Amino acid sequence: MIPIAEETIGAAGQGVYRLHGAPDNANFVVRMVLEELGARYEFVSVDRAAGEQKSEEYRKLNPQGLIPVLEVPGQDAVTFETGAILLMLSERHRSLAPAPESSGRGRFLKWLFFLSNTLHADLRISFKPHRYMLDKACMPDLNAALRSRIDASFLLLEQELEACGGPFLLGGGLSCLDLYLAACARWAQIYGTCGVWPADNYPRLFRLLEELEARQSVQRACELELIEGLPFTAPTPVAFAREK
Ligand SMILES: N[C@@H](CCC(=O)N[C@@H](CS)C(=O)NCC(=O)O)C(=O)O
Repeated sequence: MIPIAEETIGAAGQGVYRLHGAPDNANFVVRMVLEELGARYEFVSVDRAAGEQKSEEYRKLNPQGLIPVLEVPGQDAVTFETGAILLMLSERHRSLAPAPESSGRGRFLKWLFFLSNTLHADLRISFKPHRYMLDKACMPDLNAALRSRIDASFLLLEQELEACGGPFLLGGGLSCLDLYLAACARWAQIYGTCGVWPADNYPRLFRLLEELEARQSVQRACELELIEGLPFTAPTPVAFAREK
């Protein structure tokens, strides 16, 4: 790991982050949050076609060999796991999440962990089901189970949006949850092997996705991630090479 030099720490005391990732990987979520925060950061490209995320050097950052990693000035270790990175950023910037002592904190935390532990985790399986089921004959069953779990997760989110009145998951104010959710909605429509998640069957979610697409921060993040067109309501895959 290349340590971040002290002199790169910004005037606002927030420092310069260093984000490691590849186009439209989970770093997309972190990038949208960094852009929304207006934080200074550098991007280090990880070559997935060459399997760089599994290299000895990269595993010094994340021993799982997974993207993303965020280097945070002043921390004694890098941060990996998308959910942890979002929590870290929202706390450091006191933005995009209810304050720890506020009455909305529990609501924020439960949905953050839900997105990370349930929806994103299931989507990951749907991207590479062969890693979870060695017997090919069982693949249709796995895909059917994933389809129903993923749809059920999005339904819970739709119901939460209805209950809180939207347009965002916590009601009137944008949080990092919305950006995480939008990326999951994007990936669920284009990268899974268990069928397409029909975003337009979920009107409140669809409205949230439209709202996010209009934000400058999201548009800038998309440009930097090589994502073209409407990223959430009419997504198309990024043409990037992956390791076999
Ligand atoms: N739980 C992890 C999952 C990260 C993840 O699945 N990363 C993918 C890219 S989106 C990856 O690195 N895949 C490479 C591989 O599986 O070898 C997180 O939230 O950060």
